[in-house]
Formats: sequence, C-alpha cells, structure tokens
Amino acid sequence: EKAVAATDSSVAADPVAAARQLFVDTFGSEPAGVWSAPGRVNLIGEHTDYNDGLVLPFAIDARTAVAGSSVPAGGQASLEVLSAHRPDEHRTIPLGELTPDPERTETDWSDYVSGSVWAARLHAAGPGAAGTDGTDGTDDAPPGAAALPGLRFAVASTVPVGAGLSSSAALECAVVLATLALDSAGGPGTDRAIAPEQLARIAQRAENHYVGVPTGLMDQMASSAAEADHLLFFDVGADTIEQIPFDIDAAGLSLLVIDTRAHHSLADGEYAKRRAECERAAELLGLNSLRDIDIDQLDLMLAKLVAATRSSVLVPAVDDAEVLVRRVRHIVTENQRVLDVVTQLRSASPDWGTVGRDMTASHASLRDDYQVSADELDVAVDAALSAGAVGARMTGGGFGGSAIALVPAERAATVSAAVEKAFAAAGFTAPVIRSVHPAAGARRDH
Ligand code: GAF
Repeated sequence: EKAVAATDSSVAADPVAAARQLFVDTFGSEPAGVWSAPGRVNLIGEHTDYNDGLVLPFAIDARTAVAGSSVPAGGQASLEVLSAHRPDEHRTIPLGELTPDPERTETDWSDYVSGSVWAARLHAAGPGAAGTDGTDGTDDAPPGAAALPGLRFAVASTVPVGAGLSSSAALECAVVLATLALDSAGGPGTDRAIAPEQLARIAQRAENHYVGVPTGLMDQMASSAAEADHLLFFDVGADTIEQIPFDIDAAGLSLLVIDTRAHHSLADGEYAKRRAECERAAELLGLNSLRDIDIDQLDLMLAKLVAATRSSVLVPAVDDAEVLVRRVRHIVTENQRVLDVVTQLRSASPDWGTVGRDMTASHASLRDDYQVSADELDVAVDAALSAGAVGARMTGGGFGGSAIALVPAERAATVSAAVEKAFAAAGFTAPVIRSVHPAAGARRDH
C-alpha cells in the first residue's frame, strides 16, 4: 500500500479545501498554510531514470494537499498527521527520534510523511549535515532536531493510490514544501522559495532512505518541476530539464489514462530487482550506467555482455545472460524512443503517428524485454489500439497501475468503451478512465 488510500468522494474535486477543512475539524484552528503537489503520467521513457537516462513525464490535475501548522516546541515535539482517506488513523510521531530505520519491514502511509519531514529538516540543516550531498543514505537525525517545533498536518488527495500515478511523490513533495515553509516562517528568509530540482531531490531522499524504496528521480521531479501545458524532458545523467509545450487539444488528440485497478506497488521487490540487474549489466560492461550505451553500439554491447556474463563467476542468480540482454536492450532502445518523441514534439508540426508508434513500441519492450507489464495493462493497450488509438503503453513502474492511450479526440469515447468491454470480457475489475492535461507542479495554495 502506497501513501494515502485511494481517492474517495469526500475529497471531491478540491483536495486543498478538503485538507483545510480536515485540519480545522481536527485541530480546531486554521492551518498556517496549505501546500499541494500533483501526481504524474510518464509519456515515454520508462525505467530509464535510475539508469541515468531520459524521461518525458507531465504532472496531472490530480493533487495531494497538505494543510499544516507548527506547534511551538516545549517538551517532546511531535508530528501529528491524519488523512481524509483514513480518518481513524490519527498518527503521532515523536520528532526527536525521527530517523530512518534500516530494519523496517512494513510501510505505514504516515512513513511518507515522517520521511519527508526528516528529509526536509536534514536539508535545512545545510551542507555539512550528514547526508545532504544527495547521494548517500544516512541514518542520522537532523542536527538540532530536538529544538525544532512540532508539526500538525491534515492530508487530502485526488491522486489514486497504487494506480502508478505517483501518489507517493505527490505526498512527499507537498510535505517537504510545507515543512520547509513552516520551519522557516517568521525567521530570516521566511518561506524562502526552493528550486524545484532541489525539492525533488529532498523528496526522493525521503523515499529512498526513509521509506526504503530505491526509486529514481522521475516522479519527484515531475511532481515538483512540471508546468501546466508542458511535458518535462528530464535528462537524468546530464541533470537538465526542458519544458516542452504539449498542446494535445490543438492537435485534435486526447490522452486517456486507464487505471487498470490492478494494484501496483514498488515496495514488493521486483522494482529493486530490475534496478539491480541494470547495475549488474553496467558493471559487467565496465560502464558507469546503461545510459552510456549508444543505440549504434547496441548489438556489439549485447555480444560483449553475453561473453562477460559467461565468464563471470559472481552472483550466478542475476547473471543469466539472456535476462541481462533483455534489460539492456529495453533501456537503450527506450532512451532512443524518448529522443525520437522529443524531436517530434519540439517541431512546429509533430508527426503524431511517429509519437504513437514509439509509445506502442515502448510498451512491447516493457512487456517482452523488461518484463514489468501485467495482463490488465496488455489488454488495455491492445484494446485501445484496436479501437483506433494512435499509440498506447503502460506508464510508471508497471506490474499493474495505469496505461495511457493517445487517441484522436473524436474517438476517445469509442476507445474508452472498447477498453471497458475488453476488461469485462477478460473478467477484470472495471477500469477507471480519464482524459488528462498537463498541470502545474508543487506549490503553496494558501
Ligand atoms: C516508478 C519510480 F518511482 C520511478 O523512479 C521510475 O523508475 C518509474 O517507476 C519507472 O519508469 O514510478
């Protein structure tokens, strides 16, 4: 289970108002502020982020809002948090003891909140504090943590959990923003703006080192740095971002998100396994990351990988040459597909047929080579394509979650109906299908 529970009707369309109301009802006063951050969809570039590769996500107009106030320190400061989706789970966490627990085996939704407070305070402690170089994990509490105030948060969200739409990153980014603002309020540089790239890295640290899931940086970067009506082209290895205008309406297209309702979780080990396989392949090839393989060298590198795997005496379990070849082929071809799509979308008149074909090829590669798809995702993609989608693919980590379909606007209803029909015929839970537009990243709302 990731983060807060699935969207419910009490949050209606306005998570900011819902979070504020929950705060007032629970704590009996107005919050000092409300901050929110969006979920995301990735157009293309999957599982490439932790290989220093290329991704092309955008934020969606489903958001997680956090209403918060600080409570003057005095005695034992604590974090009090509750969520509109779990009103009975009012959590109180002593802040002085906020440290990652490497032994943790179970994840509670509130870990995403306490981990984000931990990471925000570690960041605010400044360079020189343990773990603030953004690369290493640290088990330290932020220096001076004991002197910092307590925090009260009420959370409400329209980002469905387990749908592969980054409910975790949305929660992390909103809580980090809220914590930085509340901790600095009244002091010098009150509510100092933080660069989106920095916010993303702090939120990622919460996920990697506190919650303990080894995700890349795509989701947090999309949730923090995305802009309305744009795709975010993030080159992880080069550490650059480019906002690319994405006006699908003008192109006469719709982008459908098909939440398969097949539950997706990154915490179950398959994600970490893929990451380890990629690192192993890079190591066998003597590379820093798979990003370093050019598409023109692919065949040569695959042959080299097979030879290196066979002569390696290490860790036979992950050294199945065929498995590593598939993983590398996916990453290298996927980076190339992102470049193709970016080239189209930068041009004045994109060839949407090419974009669609790349999306569909990405799905096939994730299904056959990277092996992270699920029956529900394959059925959604096939049904959408048969009903006239220009392109379709799974989005996010996979193993369930959501698929996306790029469709001519006038065929959106037909494609949705076809997917629903295919799900019914296969005996799957009915999917939730919505059309999305690129939305704004993390911000203060009140
Ligand atoms: C998940 C992770 F959180 C991302 O970092 C990324 O690896 C994605 O899966 C796959 O592209 O969303």
